Amino acid sequence: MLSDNLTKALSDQVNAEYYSAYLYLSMSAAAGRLGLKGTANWLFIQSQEEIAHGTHMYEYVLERGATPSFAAIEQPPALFAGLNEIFEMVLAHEQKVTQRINAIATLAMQEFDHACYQFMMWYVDEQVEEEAGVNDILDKLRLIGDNKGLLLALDNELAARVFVHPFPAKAN
Ligand code: OFO
Repeated sequence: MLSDNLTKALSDQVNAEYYSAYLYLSMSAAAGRLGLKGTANWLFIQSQEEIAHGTHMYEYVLERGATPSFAAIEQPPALFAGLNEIFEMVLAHEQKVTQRINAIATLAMQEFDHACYQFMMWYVDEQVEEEAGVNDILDKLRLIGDNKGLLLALDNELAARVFVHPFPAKAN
């Protein structure tokens, strides 16, 4: 069974993943209002991924015989200065999430909970991808500068993102 400390850490992370979903949903709405439908799509799908992460962790706590705890989800910001600010905030947020994920993996290691450590390794890899993906978008935004045509091209690229469930249902 999962220890009380790991149950608390994973429950807090479920909450943090749902907050991430809220944050990206709020950003998606803001991007849509700016007329950037592709960016709104990218952020909406990001939000769906966060829900999948939170639900996956919740199910894992149950699978390990523990009971998750729940707290209020923090209110996300609603006003953003523009696209650059949105993606700078996404990167800063994901960097914080990476620290949280690493801290849970460290705790699992300290408790010699190899199963939980292994479970967290998926998220360690995921965070590398998350940060790289956002850095890629920020690099493009820097190159684009004030060029509206190039911004719309990037928006079109972001429109192509589709939701792929990271944890497809297991066959019974
Ligand atoms: Fe759940 O990966 Fe982003 O926060």
